[in-house]
Amino acid sequence: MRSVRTKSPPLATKAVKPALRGLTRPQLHELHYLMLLNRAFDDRISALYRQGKISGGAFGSRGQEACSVGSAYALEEHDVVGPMIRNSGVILTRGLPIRKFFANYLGRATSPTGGRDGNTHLGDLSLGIVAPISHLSSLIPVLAGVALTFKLRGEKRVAITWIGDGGSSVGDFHEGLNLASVMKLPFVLVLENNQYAYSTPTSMQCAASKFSDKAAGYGIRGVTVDGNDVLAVHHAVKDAANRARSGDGPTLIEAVTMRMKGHAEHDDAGYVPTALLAEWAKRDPIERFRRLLRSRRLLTEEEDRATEDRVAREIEKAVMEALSDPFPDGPTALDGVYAERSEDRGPA
Ligand SMILES: Cc1ncc(C[n+]2csc(CCOP(=O)(O)OP(=O)(O)O)c2C)c(N)n1
Ligand SMILES: [Mg+2]
Repeated sequence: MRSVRTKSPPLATKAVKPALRGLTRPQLHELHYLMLLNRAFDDRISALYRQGKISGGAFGSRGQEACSVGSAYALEEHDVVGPMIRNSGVILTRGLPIRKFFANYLGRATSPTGGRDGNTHLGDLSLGIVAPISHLSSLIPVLAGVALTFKLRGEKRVAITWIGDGGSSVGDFHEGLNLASVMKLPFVLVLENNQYAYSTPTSMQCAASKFSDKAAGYGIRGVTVDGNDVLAVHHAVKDAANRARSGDGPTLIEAVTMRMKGHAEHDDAGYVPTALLAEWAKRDPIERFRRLLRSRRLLTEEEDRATEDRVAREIEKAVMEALSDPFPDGPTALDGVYAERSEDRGPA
């Protein structure tokens, strides 16, 4: 497996002491970089969509970067992730080249789907990424199945996926989580409660006071964390993954956050009260983390500016390269779409 973007300093470097909640200064800087990258990537996707360059939908995760980056950064390289539409930060943290991610949205032959998607439904098993499934919550049984494999093989690996508040009302949520619970699988489910499922507010979605209360119905741990606090998310997922690895079964983590844009680029989210958005804007995960690091003297103004510049450079380079990548050839359109018949495959 290729290396994920999360590069913990080697254990031998005793000089690098944890600076904040078990993370070293370089790791904290990497979290900051990854959240900025997540936002810049989404913003560029939005711009490309408005320029008519993306034929599929364009989903963003503005305001939810801490959920994706904090959780993916807590994993080991050999763990397996199943991201959903708000998790471009997970895909970037796992280390998919930015150019390939743009190429996927742009329908280019160089992308993981070979130009068949035009969206975010890409996987790359060499990075431990299972492709998103559009049907809400269907990734839960799939990733529970991955966790079952790990358990049967006696491997200390974890499978994790993400679900929205709305997706938690769908049948596969129950079936997948129930299976993972009764079999005590090494599975983590992060439920991003971003206050809306398309135009449906959470008050019309769930009668329990917290989404994490659903865990009790499966006899597993349920925790609620501040989804706009990247360190809180990181800590919760690290803890859940450690427990899963040591045989304690799944955890349901509710990350409370806010979807700061519409469901996708076509939705102006006119149904969301502006006062609510203004309230959540004050809790922006990137600004909060930046303020925290600056107040603890863990990030200088120069380092901050250099990170912003690095992200801008990387995004620009990646998008320009992806735009120059070729579209797939027509005759290859069905390649990989259907399973090959065994007689077409030749001798094994
Ligand atoms: C089973 C199913 N029903 C409906 C849809 C259409 N749909 C896609 S996203 C979405 C809203 C999802 O809301 P939530 O789960 O809260 O996630 P969020 O978009 O807020 O991240 C809906 C209804 C779908 N993809 N799958
Ligand atoms: Mg939602």
